[in-house]
Amino acid sequence: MQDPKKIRNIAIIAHVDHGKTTLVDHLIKQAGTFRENQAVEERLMDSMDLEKERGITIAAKNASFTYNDIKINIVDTPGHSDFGGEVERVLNMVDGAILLCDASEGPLPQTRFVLKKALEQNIKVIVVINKIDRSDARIQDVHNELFDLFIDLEATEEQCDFHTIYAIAREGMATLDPDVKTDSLKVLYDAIVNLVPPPTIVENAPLQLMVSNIGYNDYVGRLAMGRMRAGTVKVGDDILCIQENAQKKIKVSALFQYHVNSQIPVTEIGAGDMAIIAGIEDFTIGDTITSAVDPRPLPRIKVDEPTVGMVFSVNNGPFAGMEGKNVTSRKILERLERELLYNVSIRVEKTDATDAFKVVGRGELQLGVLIEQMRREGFELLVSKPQVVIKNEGGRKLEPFEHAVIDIEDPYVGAVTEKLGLRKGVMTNMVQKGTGRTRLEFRIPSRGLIGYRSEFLTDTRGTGLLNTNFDGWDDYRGDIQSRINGAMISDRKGEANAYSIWNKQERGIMFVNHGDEVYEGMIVGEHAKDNDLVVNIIEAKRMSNVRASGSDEAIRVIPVRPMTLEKAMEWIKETELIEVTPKSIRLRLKELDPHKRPKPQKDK
Ligand SMILES: Nc1nc2c(ncn2[C@@H]2O[C@H](COP(=O)(O)OP(=O)(O)OP(=O)(O)O)[C@@H](O)[C@H]2O)c(=O)[nH]1
Ligand SMILES: [Mg+2]
Repeated sequence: MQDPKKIRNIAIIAHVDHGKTTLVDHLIKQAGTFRENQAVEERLMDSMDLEKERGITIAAKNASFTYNDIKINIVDTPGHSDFGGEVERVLNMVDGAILLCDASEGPLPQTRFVLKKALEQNIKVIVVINKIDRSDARIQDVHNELFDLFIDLEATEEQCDFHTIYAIAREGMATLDPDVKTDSLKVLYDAIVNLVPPPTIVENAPLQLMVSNIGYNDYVGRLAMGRMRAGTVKVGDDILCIQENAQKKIKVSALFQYHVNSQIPVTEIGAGDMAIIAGIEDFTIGDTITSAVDPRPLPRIKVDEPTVGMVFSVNNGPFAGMEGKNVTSRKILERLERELLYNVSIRVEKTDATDAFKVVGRGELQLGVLIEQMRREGFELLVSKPQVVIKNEGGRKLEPFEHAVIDIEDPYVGAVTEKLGLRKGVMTNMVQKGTGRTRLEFRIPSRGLIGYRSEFLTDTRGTGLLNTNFDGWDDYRGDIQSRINGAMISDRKGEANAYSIWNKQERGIMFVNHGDEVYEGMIVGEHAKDNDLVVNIIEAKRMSNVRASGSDEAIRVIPVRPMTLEKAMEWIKETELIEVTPKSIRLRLKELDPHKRPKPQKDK
């Protein structure tokens, strides 16, 4: 068993993309955990398929390595605000946190969120200013901005006196003086070992652990992970799992600990260390695992409430069941219930319909990731436009707000400010950086940001940065106009034809290609005007006896705008749905039957 004085439990926290996973790679490598020459993949901890593809961390993950006789358990966390729930629950496992900050971008909304959570838990924070190799690095300014952030978050005097390290995570280099390069992360290891206290444990007390993460192993089933607050646990022990409204006695069937990022079986784990326990099948995050003879429940963790919901329902379109294998409402509900076991920041609510469920989460990215995972597992479903949660409190109608930090080139300030104003955003700060870029801060209803990101990128020619973070609930701000354009709707079932697509393309932007299967009520494009337009998209070129001049044979179809899940989620209106299958993303009207929907204009 590990001597608790020789353990350090830390998390690595930051805004998205500031370099957390890259730094963890090098911390693990330089600790000598791998054999010389052993090929180690980049961003080792981003092990999920979707994480590799998108280059972002979605789920918090543990790793462990030894430095100078000290065992360091580290948790890599996601930086995107939609996955903030992961950070909140991880922080109760650790005694210290590395707060990473990009040397050019400086502290951003999620830096504030994670630092606030760390200060609340009163854990030791070590500041690492990363990417000091960037040509636009503003090292001293960023240091000052971080200091201001600590003050602003009402950190204690001791907390404000933070230790700062400068790093190039990508090169595995850390230094105390940004002007002096080193060839290792030594100063960072030393800071972890010397500044982060060993885990506080209750001596001679019975077993106590809070489930902070959940895993799965093909041989032993579901795994409960967490930090041992007190006591020891051995394979074969009878223990108690205290849940929200029940408690269950179980036998520990296997125990594991992290070695680098893999789990190795052990027979016993002591206080202060990270434990992975098998044998309990039915549990969720926040449950306490404790002694069966002398049980000591821990207070449940609270995470910020989810703010954005989408309705997931059974695919009832004409192509239902053609591309996916999991299509029934029972399968969908089972899958959502499984998600709840892992995901503390998601909620599932029943709706009036038996085949539709409302899934509420932290944001569009989080919900999008869940939908994408389901499609890869063979699901077919319909999803609605993301909508914010509205609360009623003491007679007041409340909606969620975001703190948005925007970094754009000076000429776009006018356009962006105007758009956000229409979306009920209020500017709270504006700093002209003198580098040709301006930083704007807004407080804006979350509702106003739904569907805004792609517009923002277009308005800033792809050079703008937009970061947002939940900023509490406030009075409902009234109507916000959503998409202005109408949709082009297919009037029949069949195969889209190049001739028809070509024929319609001057009326708007087409979403379907030649050969795509379409059906009545399916959306095939965006109308340039504000009304919906019913079109025949399958008609082939009419043959005539007279051969026309050569020019009309070469039909020139402008490239269509293919609908990805993300684009579709931004684009749709309340009266429309996204049809998600393992192979396709289609847009459709809720009401496919033309006799049952308000009469739109017929294409002539
Ligand atoms: N220039 C420079 N780039 C770096 C440095 N460290 C990391 N990067 C790059 O920054 C990008 C993001 O790195 P990640 O390690 O995935 O960032 P992260 O904080 O884990 O991101 P999330 O988990 O999604 O929040 C990658 O392209 C890295 O190669 C550095 O020191 N200098
Ligand atoms: Mg990461």
